[in-house]
Amino acid sequence: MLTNLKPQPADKILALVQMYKDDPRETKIDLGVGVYKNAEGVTPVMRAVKAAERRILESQETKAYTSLAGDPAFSSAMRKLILADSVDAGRVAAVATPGGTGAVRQGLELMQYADRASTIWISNPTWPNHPSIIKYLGVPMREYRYFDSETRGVDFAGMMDDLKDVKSGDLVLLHGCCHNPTGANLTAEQWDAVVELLERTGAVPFVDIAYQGFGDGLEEDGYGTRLLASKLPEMIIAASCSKNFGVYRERTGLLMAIAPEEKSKASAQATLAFLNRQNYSFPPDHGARVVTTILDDAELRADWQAELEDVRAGMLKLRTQLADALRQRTNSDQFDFIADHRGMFSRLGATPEQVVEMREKFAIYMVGDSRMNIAGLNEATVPILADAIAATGV
Ligand code: PLP
Ligand code: TYF
Repeated sequence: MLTNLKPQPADKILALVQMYKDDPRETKIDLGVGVYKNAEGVTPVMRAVKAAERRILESQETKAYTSLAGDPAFSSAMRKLILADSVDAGRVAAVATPGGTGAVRQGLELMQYADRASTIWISNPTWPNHPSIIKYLGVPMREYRYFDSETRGVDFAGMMDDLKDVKSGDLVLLHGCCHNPTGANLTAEQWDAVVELLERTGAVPFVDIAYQGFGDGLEEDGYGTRLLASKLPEMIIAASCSKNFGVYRERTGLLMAIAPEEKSKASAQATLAFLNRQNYSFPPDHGARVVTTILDDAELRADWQAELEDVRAGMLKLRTQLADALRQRTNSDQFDFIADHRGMFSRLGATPEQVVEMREKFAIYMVGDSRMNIAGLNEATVPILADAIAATGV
């Protein structure tokens, strides 16, 4: 049996992590995998997470199973964080999942279970795990244009032109904020137009929100997701706590399905619990419990928000510094888009050859499509990167 197996193509982002580790050069700069790092290059455990873990350690009296959907308190706290009061809670089915990836997977399985024929539309480009999981499940998939490689902003005309062809019941995968891998995001007016298109066509939004609080702020980053939830009868939301709570390895995520009314919500809830049971029974609890402890406690929540805000402000500052440094070196404003992008990532717009050149000559590691993790920089490395970009002729 096992002799039938063929080697699988490696995840390019994860392969880059290993290449970076294997590089002996002391000056190397890691702008690869999407993990937040502070100025010292450390991915810290957030203060509120440590405090919540201490509390849980002291007070937890059992490790017995939770429920197939996870702890309802987690779903409720996360629903409020993401959706605020944009939709009646009675319409929202939810299950805890192993990370945002687990939520994406369960959302796709829910879609397949409801209607095998419907197509999911993904942005070109998107996070590589989207098409990978979609193809693995055999869900029909189409792409819509998203990135304008000239301006390095959103190709909104192209996006709307491609989405003209969506059919009623198709799903449209949208990044809630901080688009991965480009860093280019929809404006409020563009979100309004997307809502109008979905309303008109009867297509269903599938929002992947993995960076709430990393872009313009916790509330601001929820704008598009909340708008869709407030206007449309149905919606799928896959949320990750990995980044904004820094609990990557705990595998903490939530899948929400918004139904038109309470009866179909009950069926969606039962189906989501069923799907969890088919795949892994009970979802992981520790990260979810930490997140719930923080969100439900005024003091921990305030401290978490303050630290998250520092993280966000730090990345914005690095963006401005890099854009300024490139303006000086190139005597042009062609890299100003780096300051306009939001979240951890910016797609630089370098060719694959230039990406390799920057890695080989300057020990700068970015993903092959020239996605840079801005959090991999600090004040000292910004000028080094700017020199390398200018020298490579990007
Ligand atoms: N969706 C997007 C767009 C992401 O960038 C990520 C990456 O971390 C995830 C989902 C899911 O992350 P995780 O499964 O680690 O929670
Ligand atoms: O895009 C990223 O870098 C993050 C982390 O298979 C990640 O989303 C990368 C690859 C992967 C899972 C997570």
